[in-house]
Amino acid sequence: MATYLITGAAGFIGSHLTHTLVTRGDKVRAFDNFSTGSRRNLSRILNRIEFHEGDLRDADAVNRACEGVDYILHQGALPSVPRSVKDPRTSHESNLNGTFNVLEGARANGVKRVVYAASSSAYGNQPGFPRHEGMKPQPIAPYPVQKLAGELYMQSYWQVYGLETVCLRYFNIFGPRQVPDSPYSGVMAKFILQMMHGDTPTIFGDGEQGRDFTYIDNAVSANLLAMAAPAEKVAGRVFNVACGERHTLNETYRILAQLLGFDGLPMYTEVRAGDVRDSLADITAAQEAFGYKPLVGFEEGLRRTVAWY
Ligand code: UD2
Repeated sequence: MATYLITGAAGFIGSHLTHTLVTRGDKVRAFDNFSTGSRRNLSRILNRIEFHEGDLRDADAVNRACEGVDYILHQGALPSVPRSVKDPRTSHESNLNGTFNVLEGARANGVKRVVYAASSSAYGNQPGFPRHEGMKPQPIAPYPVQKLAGELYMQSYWQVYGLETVCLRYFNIFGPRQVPDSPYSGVMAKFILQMMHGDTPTIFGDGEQGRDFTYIDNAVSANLLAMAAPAEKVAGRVFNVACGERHTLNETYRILAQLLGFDGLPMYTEVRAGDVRDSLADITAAQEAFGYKPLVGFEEGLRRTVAWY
């Protein structure tokens, strides 16, 4: 039976992947330092996984976690564009050095494939929508620079060492278990919690910025498909993972408010430093290479997320 290492397994996306693989009957080793993830996210399956508590910045700990592993889903990172603006060094060390440690661990232990959580923020603010993988990346904030440099490392390890690597550029993934109460929380989880508490959400800018918000189940499915696809279709490549729809923040706010019976108005303030104005993906490459298609749409995703919190 194949053994999977999931980094960031106690986090939002990592915990969904861990649950899915365990339920499917796979052997999972989970790696996390609980810096943004939580043991609670794995509580129902803790006795069915092998847990390695460790930090991605610790090369020895990462190397030990890679021993005997066939496949790696590298989800561990310090997410958030504003966090990287505030403290670029810490996010650099976790996101880029951490990714390098994972690749070195994979290489030393003969891992077959690494699927990497990359970010749509790599496209930056250049003209041209929808974003497709052939576009030249134009990262703005430190976070997209780190995530993009991780992609380049992934591609290098495929070309130089023949380690099969696949980069999935996630477009604003949301859903149950996304941390709602950190200053660096994704907007969806943050708004839901604020509305539930009767607090006033803040919108940075005019709220007309657009995002290709993507429900978690779609990201999980993309990972499983990318992991199983023939190497000649995916190795060394980058793929958008999204729904292929753009929704503004104002629209998202209205739908959430309606679902939660919240009648407060948002407070508008200045645009966040490093923010991307608009985001919309072309998902053809993932469709063609490994049969990816979004399983859960935007509004259904919102309903499921609200119901969970
Ligand atoms: C970026 C990436 C995303 C993922 C994520 C990881 C883009 C387009 N997307 O998400 O794919 O890698 O980073 O962290 O770069 N906002 C408010 N009020 C709030 C919080 C946020 O108005 O209280 C706005 C924010 O200014 C932005 C939008 O909501 O315009 C989405 O922000 P986010 O932090 O949820 O995600 P984003 O787009 O930085």
